[in-house]
Amino acid sequence: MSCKGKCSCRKPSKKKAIITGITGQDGSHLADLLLYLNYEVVGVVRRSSTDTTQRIKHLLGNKNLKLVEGDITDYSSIFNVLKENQDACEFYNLAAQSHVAASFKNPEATWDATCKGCFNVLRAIVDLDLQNRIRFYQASSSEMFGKSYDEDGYAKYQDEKTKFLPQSPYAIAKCAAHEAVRLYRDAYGLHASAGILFNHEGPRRGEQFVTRKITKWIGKFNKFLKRNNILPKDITKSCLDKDCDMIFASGIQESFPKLRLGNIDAYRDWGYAGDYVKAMWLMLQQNRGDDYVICTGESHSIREFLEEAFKCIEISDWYNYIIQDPQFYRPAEVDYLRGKNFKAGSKLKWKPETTFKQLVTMMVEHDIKNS
Ligand code: NAP
Ligand code: F7E
Repeated sequence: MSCKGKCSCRKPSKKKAIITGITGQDGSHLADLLLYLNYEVVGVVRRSSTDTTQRIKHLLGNKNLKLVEGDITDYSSIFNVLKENQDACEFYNLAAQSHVAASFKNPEATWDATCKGCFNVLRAIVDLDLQNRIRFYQASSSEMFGKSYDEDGYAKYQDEKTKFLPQSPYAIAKCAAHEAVRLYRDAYGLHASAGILFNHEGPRRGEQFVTRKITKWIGKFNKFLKRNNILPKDITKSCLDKDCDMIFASGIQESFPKLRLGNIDAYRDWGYAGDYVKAMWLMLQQNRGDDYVICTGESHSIREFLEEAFKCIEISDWYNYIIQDPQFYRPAEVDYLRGKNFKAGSKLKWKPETTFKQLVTMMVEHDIKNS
């Protein structure tokens, strides 16, 4: 783990890292990891009238964590954060408008946070002449592949060599930011890495992403069953008709709305966020910056996720509990993602530690416990 650069953090004193997006799913897991590794962590948090620190609540008293106000879309606030923390040796840029469906409705705001934000950090690093002292991580995404894939004879996959064919304003912004990282690496010699992360989830996942939307619903539905002392077999069969959008049980007044989803035929390579932040850190411990695909190598459809999740509450006919609602379909879809993590395995010695079944079970159990 020794660094041969001129970085001031390579002195025996604590390493300092800056994280944008620390209040998000990944930022919170990364903060856990870096604090565990004895880093000083500076988390950039944008001003909000409501509390956004729920995911890092357990860290708020930690003397090695400092939260500073800053908006990634505002160059001066990012410049000031860097200026005041010039002894930081690692910068993790995780802030973004990360919801793909929302990016179709708000392409400009998505562009500002997801692409311009990355440029703001890169530019501030160079303006402060920190390019030889700080290492930079960019949260790139498998969404950049969009409809593109390669084939290895029997199956489709994406890796570092697969071309990008983005299918949303979000993915276009990520592609541009990804190119900016390459440019600053080549033009300024910045130690900059982009992790092309495939979908990663967990109990801290935002509730509007499909996995968490499903497990949250199951948590609440399970509570409804328990509250009314009913078993899945007591559900009224007629309400399981696909035109009925509520769930009833005989002798029970209360009803429960079915789970409304969009396209359940898409495939994703889903991993656990806690595993993936380790790969981010490992990228910045290498001798040079590079791009890495981070994934499990397995692809599952949303149908399969539903099947596995409903199994946790002993329901096998999950399709009777959902409604496919046009409002959750996207103008363009990414149908199939399955990454190949060969480079991450050989260079970073990284591999995923959580199976698909473990991930689904972890999320459902969390949401049952907390509903
Ligand atoms: P997330 O939960 O949506 O978190 C996004 C974070 O960005 C939040 O902390 C949010 O702050 C912050 N943010 C948004 N706009 C900002 C602004 N203008 N200024 C400062 N902060 C701002 O996303 P995530 O799942 O942790 O993902 C982290 C990063 O990885 C994102 O860049 C995402 O696009 C990328 N990524 C995610 C996945 C995945 O599967 N999770 C896969 C590939 C890439 P608030 O709390 O104030 O909203
Ligand atoms: O959708 C389908 C939807 O929103 C997954 C972000 O972290 O990963 C994430 O992007 C699939 C899509 O994730 C609903 O159409 C069906 O095919 O959970 P998602 P995403 O779009 O893959 C990538 C790697 C990122 O970088 C992003 O930041 O599920 N789907 N029904 C639905 N999706 C949602 N959200 N809600 C539904 O009701």
